[in-house]
Amino acid sequence: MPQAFTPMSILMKFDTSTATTAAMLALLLGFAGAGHYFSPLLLPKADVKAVPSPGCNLQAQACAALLPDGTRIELSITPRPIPILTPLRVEVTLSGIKANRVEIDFAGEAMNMGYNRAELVAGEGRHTGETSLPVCVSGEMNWVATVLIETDRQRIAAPFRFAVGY
Ligand SMILES: [Cu+2]
Repeated sequence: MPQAFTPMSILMKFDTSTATTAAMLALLLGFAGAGHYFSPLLLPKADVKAVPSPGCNLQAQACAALLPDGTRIELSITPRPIPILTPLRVEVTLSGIKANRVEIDFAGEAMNMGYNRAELVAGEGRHTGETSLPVCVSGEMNWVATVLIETDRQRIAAPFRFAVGY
């Protein structure tokens, strides 16, 4: 009987083609993996939280939040103290980062105050916009003003807390 038709050689032939298939599959996956790795657009954006400097009072001054890489996000809301039902001027100054989109979001810290978000307009090294705070039935409450920044690679949130009483 010729060697090629022994059960063992058939088994080995099967093994070889399986190995070839596996190798090609690995190669394809490798290409896909490399393409994914080298293309930043395919990577999901990282969500990063910036920490505001403790003790800074938005009611009295502009406050800044920092990222570990040194990115600085400064928020200024005027007039001060911050009134309700009055147009507020919001200014965000960024350093160390290029933003595609900047928004300001006002939320009650412990109370649902509805959706209060505005997109800020870029210009002169800062992003600015106008918005106003709604009336709170409790008279005095804590707000969180969150600066939302979108870059090519990241979504950054910088939450600033302040109290409003009247
Ligand atoms: Cu409230």
